[in-house]
Amino acid sequence: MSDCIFCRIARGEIPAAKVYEDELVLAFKDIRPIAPVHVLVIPKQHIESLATATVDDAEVLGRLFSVVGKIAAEQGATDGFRTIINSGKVGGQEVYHLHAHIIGGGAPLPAMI
Ligand code: DGP
Repeated sequence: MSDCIFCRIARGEIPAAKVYEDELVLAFKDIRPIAPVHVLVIPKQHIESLATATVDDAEVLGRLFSVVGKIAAEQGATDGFRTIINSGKVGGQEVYHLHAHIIGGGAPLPAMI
């Protein structure tokens, strides 16, 4: 997906405040933070959303989830954090490149469900 904004960030074509990177995933600060810590973790390869992910994506999705806690702690969300993945229109997804929001570092968030 050459014109996908998060693919372009992953390729270094658009600047982003990167906080973590390995061969499979990249994390950077959200451009519109809603909390003191608001980081997005993305697979470097283009996966549209959890609605389209398949078992072939298991390795990269496993990596993505396994680095969330380390990133949150390094960014200062030491009292916990919320992880959100919006999927599709009903889920409120704005950017169609799978990403996990890490949100924390402030007051306790209200319960969602
Ligand atoms: P979502 O609704 O889950 O698709 O959220 C998309 C998030 O991506 C939203 O919080 C703002 C963020 N975002 C959109 N464009 C950019 C960008 O170019 N750079 C960064 N750092 N974040 C972006």
